[in-house]
Amino acid sequence: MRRKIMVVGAGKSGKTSLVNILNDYDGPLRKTQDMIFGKYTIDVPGAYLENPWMYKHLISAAQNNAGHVLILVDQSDVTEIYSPGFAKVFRCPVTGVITKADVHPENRETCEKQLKAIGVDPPYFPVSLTERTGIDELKDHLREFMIEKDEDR
Ligand SMILES: Nc1nc2c(ncn2[C@@H]2O[C@H](COP(=O)(O)OP(=O)(O)OP(=O)(O)O)[C@@H](O)[C@H]2O)c(=O)[nH]1
Ligand SMILES: [Mg+2]
Repeated sequence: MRRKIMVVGAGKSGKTSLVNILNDYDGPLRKTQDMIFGKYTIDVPGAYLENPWMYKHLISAAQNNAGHVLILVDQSDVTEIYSPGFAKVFRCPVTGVITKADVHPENRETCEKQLKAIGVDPPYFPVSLTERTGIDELKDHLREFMIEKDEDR
């Protein structure tokens, strides 16, 4: 199977909305309970971050299937959920995404500090799906994982 873009983040941080955009898919948003393999993506439920005993599953899924990991921080809710250095568990490249970049602009700096603390290097990608900003930049950054192949059809 092709390597996919794994998306991790807290519950309600906008993971499913983001994977839907990356997959050009327009589907319903329900709380995501299981890891969902999309065309280009793996949508990881927030529970994998919230329960340390589930980390090993997250890490092995990343090792087996991910070519890139997006670590999300939610600008509308800057509750700390990651442990320091969390990003270093991944062997593939990791990119920081600031979701809901339209909400609470005063939280931007806090989001950037959080990404730094968990071991993600800049540049960070602020994305607003309501204002449709930052999407093209992120898609361009991930373009090597978003190439249509025969196996997708
Ligand atoms: N204002 C704003 N709201 C957003 C944005 N992206 C997602 N949302 C909203 O945030 C809520 C949660 O989005 P989801 O994509 O379901 O988040 P999730 O992380 O997949 O949630 P769980 O699967 O329940 O953990 C929804 O009401 C979305 O419409 C954004 O860029 N701006
Ligand atoms: Mg979801």
